[in-house]
Amino acid sequence: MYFSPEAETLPQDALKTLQSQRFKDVVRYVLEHSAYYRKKYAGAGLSDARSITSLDQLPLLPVLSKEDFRNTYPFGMCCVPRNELREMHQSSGSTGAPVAMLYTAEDLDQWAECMARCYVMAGAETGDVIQITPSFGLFNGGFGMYHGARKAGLFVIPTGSGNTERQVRMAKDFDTRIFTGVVSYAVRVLEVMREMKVALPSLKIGVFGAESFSEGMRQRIESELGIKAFDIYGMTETGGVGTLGQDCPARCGIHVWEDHYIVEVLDPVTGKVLPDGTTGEITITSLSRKALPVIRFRTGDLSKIVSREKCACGRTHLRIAPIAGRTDDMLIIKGVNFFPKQVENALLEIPGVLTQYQIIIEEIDGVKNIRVNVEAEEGVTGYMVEKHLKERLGFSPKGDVFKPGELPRQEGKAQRVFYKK
Ligand code: DLL
Repeated sequence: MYFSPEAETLPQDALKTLQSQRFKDVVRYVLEHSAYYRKKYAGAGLSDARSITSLDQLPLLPVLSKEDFRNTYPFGMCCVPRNELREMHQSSGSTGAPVAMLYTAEDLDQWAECMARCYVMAGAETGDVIQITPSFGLFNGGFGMYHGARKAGLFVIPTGSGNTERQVRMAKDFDTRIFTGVVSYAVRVLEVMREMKVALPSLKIGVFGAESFSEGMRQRIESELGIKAFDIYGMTETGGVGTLGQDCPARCGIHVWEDHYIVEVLDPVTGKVLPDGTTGEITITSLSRKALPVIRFRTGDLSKIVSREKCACGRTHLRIAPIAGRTDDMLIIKGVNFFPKQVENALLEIPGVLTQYQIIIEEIDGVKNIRVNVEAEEGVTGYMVEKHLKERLGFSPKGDVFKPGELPRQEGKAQRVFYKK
């Protein structure tokens, strides 16, 4: 039930004491080992780590952003000698400028530990067959899931991305029990299974993430694949997939591994810390990483702290709501603010509507209009889509219905929003 029972169920006061100690240590550590942090903190009048004596002082420290990573690429924030590095992963955000994460052997072990906790939380047992479908390369998804699966004692099928028919055949041949991947890829597998008329009775658990995951999409995946789907969270800058945690079978938020990370929720505009229950930008401090610890990294992801109480699953680590979207993907159309995930949720409420869709933003004479292309079974009309979206979102996008298979598919994270001038 737990991979690390003691750590996962540590009483909250012990967890706070541990965080407090690790926080003081990590501030001292970065000031001793990174010229970049020293310069940044000196600029904020904080060159002496001895002035940091408690966790309450966290909001006094300057925040980090993707810009810090880009400006210091590749080794500018590294805190260890190069010969201690053992792996790296890289993501290229929307601007294409790379963000690199560096790992020592200890960091790889920390990553594997966090991932292994997630697998066991999802119900994995020693020897279970796990099929890892994110690519094995610079993207952290494939290798992170691999390191964690090895640690948890699972039997790894490292298919990587693509060749969906082969994925389905292998899941059948090897009796895959756990399927992992990017959310939209799980949807693709579903489609191909339907086309191939293959059933996968051994498949029981899905570990999906890397994209916002609407409740509607989760229900579709669960009912059509006959599995329990879990929402796993993490990113390059915190050390990869699973470092930040996952939801548990009690389904009441994503547990963040608080012995390794501190979560703050900041107002995206003012940068002030928000109270629990208020949505803002998830901001992360890593407490146990060596090569490249982050202190107050603004993730760009929007969520809120839903509970700090002990969960029904027995874990004591706080829970955040599923990620609502990113600060940079909120859409404002005709004065209404919304996230692509809300469109997805609304679409999937319409019977007969399928899981592939596109949101097209067209600007005509300075006015933004939205069109939604969606695949659906026969009988669903554009008018039905428009009417439902109007009821749900409060404005009227144009809805165009496509036959199953007509919209383009992507490997990896799906692009849902397209801009046309
Ligand atoms: O996407 C890590 C990952 C791989 C997570 C596979 C889960 C599964 P990056 O490429 O650095 O790393 O992208 C990180 O993806 O800031 C979020 O915006 C988004 N993201 C990750 N997990 C979730 C999730 C991986 N469960 C960025 N729900 C993050 C919503 C997610 N968004």
